[in-house]
Amino acid sequence: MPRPITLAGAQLGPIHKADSRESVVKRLCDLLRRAHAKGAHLCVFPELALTTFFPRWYMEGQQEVDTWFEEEMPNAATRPLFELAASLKIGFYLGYAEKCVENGETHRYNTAILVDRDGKIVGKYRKVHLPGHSEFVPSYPWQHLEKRYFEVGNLGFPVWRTMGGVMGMCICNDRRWPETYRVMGLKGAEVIMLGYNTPTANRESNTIEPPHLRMMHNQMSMQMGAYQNGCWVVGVAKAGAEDGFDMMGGSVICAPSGEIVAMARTVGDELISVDADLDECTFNKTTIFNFAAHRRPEAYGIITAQAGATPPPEGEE
Ligand code: CDV
Repeated sequence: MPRPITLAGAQLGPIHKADSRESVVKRLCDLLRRAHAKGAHLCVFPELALTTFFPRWYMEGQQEVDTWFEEEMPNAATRPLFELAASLKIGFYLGYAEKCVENGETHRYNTAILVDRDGKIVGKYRKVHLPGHSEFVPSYPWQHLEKRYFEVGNLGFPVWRTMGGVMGMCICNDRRWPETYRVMGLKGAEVIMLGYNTPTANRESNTIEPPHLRMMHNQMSMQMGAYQNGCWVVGVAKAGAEDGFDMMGGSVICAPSGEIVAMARTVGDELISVDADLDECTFNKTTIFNFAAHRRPEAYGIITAQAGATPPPEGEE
């Protein structure tokens, strides 16, 4: 039986260091209105959508670092977005830097929340695959200090039955890892949402990995995640030059077939949308990727037992 849902991706152009939360939230609200005009039920915003991608900047003082974090959600700056979404009856995914106190200890995560069509937070995900490094590297033209500013997410990859389907979330670098999608696929995910901040260039080698390959890897990862798990994937960029640092666009919506069915054309604020059907997940989930019939967990133990690769010793040919 068809289960229609209109999915939207709200790509953001650059957010500069000097831009206030309030000015960004105005842009988010504008995109949400555009999503509403398209009949969207669910709208996905990028990773760290309220600020510039601050992990490119090296900071030593925790006080300065904390200016990029949110201590509550919603808060004064983001409340207008929650209120607008509730009045328009649109659910949304929002990425932000989360500072929280749990069991008496302060923690900081790269977080995404899922808000339902009544403006209520129904899900939280904390980024598991943190790329980059924790110390300043003088030879790099920009830093990627996620390992300095965030802890590894402690919530796993949950899914939620809400808004008529089974919804899952991940964040940016997570999209490159098949385990991300498969864990949620095993929980029946029908829509996987993600936001990303990805530099256009590889600062370590623009020869080995030129921008066109980076875009291919971006889209290929999401297409395979959708296909191999029979689910919709909505991947949304923060794009364009943030204070001179170029970030790729290429936001997409992938169908459970693995096809890209909507794609952003700019590196600015841009809305993409698709009139989707959650029932389209059924074909893959009951045929080639019928997990219960065809998976062989007894052969997969190494995947959770170790992180690094262990090839046989050299000279064993
Ligand atoms: N924000 C990210 O996680 N960015 C990474 C970059 C560093 C490669 C990504 O996987 O897109």
